Amino acid sequence: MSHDPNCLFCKIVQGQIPSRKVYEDDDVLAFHDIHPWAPVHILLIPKLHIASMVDLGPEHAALMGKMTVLAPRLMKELGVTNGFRTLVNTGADGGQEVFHLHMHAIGGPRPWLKG
Ligand code: DGP
Repeated sequence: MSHDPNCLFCKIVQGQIPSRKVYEDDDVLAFHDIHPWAPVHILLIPKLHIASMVDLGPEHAALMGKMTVLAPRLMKELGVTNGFRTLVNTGADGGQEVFHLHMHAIGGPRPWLKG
């Protein structure tokens, strides 16, 4: 299914829940995390409902590539010039809380780095 009506991030994609968007195209949405760990903390998501990385197939390679290439561009646009961390939590034991695949991009002046 392209959207899951019970999925929080699908609701953000569809504008049913507000978000602070930083980027949007036909395939990808990026917005500020509601609980930032750092001065800049954004989430990049596919608009398509993919629950987690374990649900990826070869047909998603270009989409994931697009998200990966976008992350440094958006962080630069948000003023992050001295490095950042990307993170994809996968599954319950991976710390994933929202089951719509998302890439965290986290940066800005430290200290904030965990682990
Ligand atoms: P994860 O643990 O990787 O599934 O991270 C989920 C992230 O999603 C977490 O950092 C907080 C963020 N989040 C949860 N609900 C909302 C929301 O309604 N809006 C926004 N912008 N972020 C959310």
